[in-house]
Parts: sequence; C-alpha cells; structure tokens
Amino acid sequence: MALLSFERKYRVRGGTLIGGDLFDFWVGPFYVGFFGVVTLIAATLGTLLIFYAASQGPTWNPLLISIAPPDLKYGLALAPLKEGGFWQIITMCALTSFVSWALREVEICRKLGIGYHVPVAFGFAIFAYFSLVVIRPILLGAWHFGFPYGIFSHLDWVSNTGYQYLHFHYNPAHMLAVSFFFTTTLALALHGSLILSASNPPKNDDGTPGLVKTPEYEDTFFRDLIGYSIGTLGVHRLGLLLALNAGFWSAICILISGPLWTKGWPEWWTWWLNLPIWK
Ligand code: UQ2
Repeated sequence: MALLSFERKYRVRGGTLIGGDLFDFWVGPFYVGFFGVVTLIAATLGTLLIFYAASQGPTWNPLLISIAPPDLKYGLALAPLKEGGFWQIITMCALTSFVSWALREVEICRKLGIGYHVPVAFGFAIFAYFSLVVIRPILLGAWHFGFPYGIFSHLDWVSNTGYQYLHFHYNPAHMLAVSFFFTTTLALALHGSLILSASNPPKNDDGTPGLVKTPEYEDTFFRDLIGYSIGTLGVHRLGLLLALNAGFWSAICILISGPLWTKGWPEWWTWWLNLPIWK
C-alpha cells in the first residue's frame, strides 16, 4: 500500500486518552491530540525559560551557559528564580513535555492497534532523567543534588559526582549499565550489518543488481558462524531488552550513590574480597 493511502486508511478517529474528539486531528504529517498540545506548550515554555535564565547569567557562550539547581540551604523548597527557581521550573516543563510525548505515542499506538513497546521504551529514558533530577534529590533532601543544565557544567557535575565516590567504575550497577550499553552496540552492529548484507547484496558478476535475500540467509550466516541464530523477531526482542537494561541500570547506579552507599565504590567490594573461601 502506498504511504499516502495507508495513512488515509489508518488516520482514524478515536484511541484518545483525554479530550475525546477535541484534539483528535493532524497538522500536516503530525498527529496532535491533547498530549501534542501539552508537549508543545511545555517544551516551548521550558525552552524560553532556558533562554531567559541564560540572559540573566554572565555569558552567551553556548558551551558555558549553565542553569544551576538551588543551593543546599533551600532543601526541597521552591527557590527564588535566579537562585535555582529557573532550574526547578525548567525541570517541571521538561518532565511535563517528556511524559506528554510518551502519552501521545500511546494514543498513536491505540489508533493503529499496535503494542505499547515504543512509549514503554521511552519511559525508561524518562525514568533515568527523573532519577537524576527528582528521585535522588528527594532521597538526599535537596533539589541542590540535581545536575545543572549546561554543556560544560553537566560534564563537571558527572565528573565531580563520580569522584565523590572515589571511582565510579567500581559501582556494580554502573558496571551492569556500561556492559549493557556495549552489548547494545554489539547487537545493533551485528543486526544492522546482517540486514544490509542480505537486503543490499553485492552486484552480480555481469553487473546486474544482486537479488535481495530471504531471512533464511540471515539465519544460515549465524548458524554457520556460531551454530546459533536468534531469529528475526528474537534479535529485536534482544535489542530492546539490552537497550532498556542499559537505561535502567544507569538510573539504579546513580540512585544508590548517596541514598544507599556514601563511601567510595571500591570499598563496596570488601564483602567479596573478604569471603572466607579466599583464605
Ligand atoms: C540473528 C538474526 C538476526 C540478526 C542477528 C542475529 C536471523 C535478522 C544479529 C545474530 C544474533 C545473535 C546470535 C545474538 C547475539 C547475542 C548478543 C548478546 C549480542 O540470529 O536472526 O535477524 O539480526
């Protein structure tokens, strides 16, 4: 089915969570919906606030602009705008816009009658951000512990927070997250290259285009190589599992740093080093 006739067939009324028919329309290629309106308002307001807060700061250098969270003394209270209040409102705009975006994805899934895998996956990314700027600051008792919104300043925050625990690579949840990130890139490299090898094969000897190959060729490649093929559906299940775990353990590794473990992460491993079996 051609793209346009497919869209005509599936651009159907209904599936909305809120607003009924009121926002159930498209602008050009984009489905709007109640959550499209909310996303647009929150993202625009947040972006304008970033620019306004930046205008109150000492620089327009894009690398150096930084909108910082409140001082420790404000605890979990609202702070004056120029002392972290901008950061607080920008954070609320960001979260509102991310969650609305996810719910707009849900409405599109409902219209199409497909699963909620994409919004669920995006939910893991939102959870990671939410962990950094809401859950961990609340557990530590102050918005101060959120990260600053600036290019260099957020890098400084990551480095300083890492060194606060002496060597963040010894954080077991961080180890899991990094391993999942690496395995995700391995899986996508294998999958992307395998798909291209079969769907965009070399030219024939006479210069005519090579024939697109079936999934059996993909299975056979990996069966010849390692005696196992995970399959065309399985590789996507694996990819989603790996990617979601990367985000999930990233969130866990920062949530346990401070709220659960305040010493250096290398010291956490003493339980293992002191197991009686080594004696
Ligand atoms: C596969 C398959 C695909 C793939 C890939 C594999 C036909 C098109 C990449 C091979 C993947 C395997 C064996 C899993 C590797 C495990 C990890 C943890 C990276 O079999 O089926 O479909 O794209």
